[in-house]
Amino acid sequence: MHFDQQLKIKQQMINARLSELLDEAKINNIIYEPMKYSVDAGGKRIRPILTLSITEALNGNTKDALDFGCAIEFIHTYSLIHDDLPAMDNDDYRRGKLTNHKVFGEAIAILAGDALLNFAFEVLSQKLIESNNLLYIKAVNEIVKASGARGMVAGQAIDIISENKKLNLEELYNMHRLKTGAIIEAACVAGAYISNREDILESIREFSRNLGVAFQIVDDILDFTGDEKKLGKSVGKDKEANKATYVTILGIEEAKKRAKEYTDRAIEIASNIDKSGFLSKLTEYLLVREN
Ligand code: GRG
Repeated sequence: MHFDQQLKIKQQMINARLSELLDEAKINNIIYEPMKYSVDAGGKRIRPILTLSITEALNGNTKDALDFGCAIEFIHTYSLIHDDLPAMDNDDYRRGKLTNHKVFGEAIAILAGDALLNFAFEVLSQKLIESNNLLYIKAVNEIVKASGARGMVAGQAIDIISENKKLNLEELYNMHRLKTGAIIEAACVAGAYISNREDILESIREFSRNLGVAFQIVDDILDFTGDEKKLGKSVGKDKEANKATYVTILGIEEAKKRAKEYTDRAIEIASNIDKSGFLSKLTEYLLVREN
């Protein structure tokens, strides 16, 4: 099967399970609607695809991987809702649709984000109850750390206080490693834990770190050169906010070169993890993506 088709099938599977999990919980409509609005707004579903495809490659339980991946996508969606708020990036569009606070108001958007974060841990703790497996507990621990004060929240705080400051390449790398890298790493590592493959944890981490940096460099390039229609959000925001990015520090050509280098390294590792080739093609797709 062609990669595009494989990707679409995975995205459809994830979308169906995200809806199922939200619907089964029978959440009060007042908060269900804004939660569902942002979850349904689309997105590439990269993080759950990583958990799922790594688990598939390692012959783990893909049904459990799907739920772990969906929980990570709920966390990711919460972070986007909060990131778009006037107090943070103040964005009107996300994934081609009005941002959550533009539709439901700021207070409800904050609560929808909070609710999605908590719902993710409801889904994850349910998996722990069902499995009674120490490795699943380790996977949840990794996800908690990656989304909180030792991961994404810390990265976001550094990003906010760094506006108008001249970060050097190392500082930028360290900020993104927390802000976007940690959760990508957790999505990959969860796949290894679910598959009972602690023995290859280090190579999974190395793969995800290289992929995470390439992903962020491409994100910065797209903010510089991307098409608003294809991206589904406004471009040039980094420049407007006077933010240091891989493009402002390295220049566009060098940024492209580095994205390719990190991608090549990630593919080298991916080809040893996943013999089907899907993980390598996914890594390549993230380099050439237009959104
Ligand atoms: C509010 C705690 C808190 C954190 C926000 C992730 C994040 C931190 C902000 C998002 C802003 C941003 C543009 C980050 C750069 C990389 C990134 C996470 C892009 C969006 O992820 P994609 O490309 O989005 O996977 P889709 O829409 O495909 O899910």
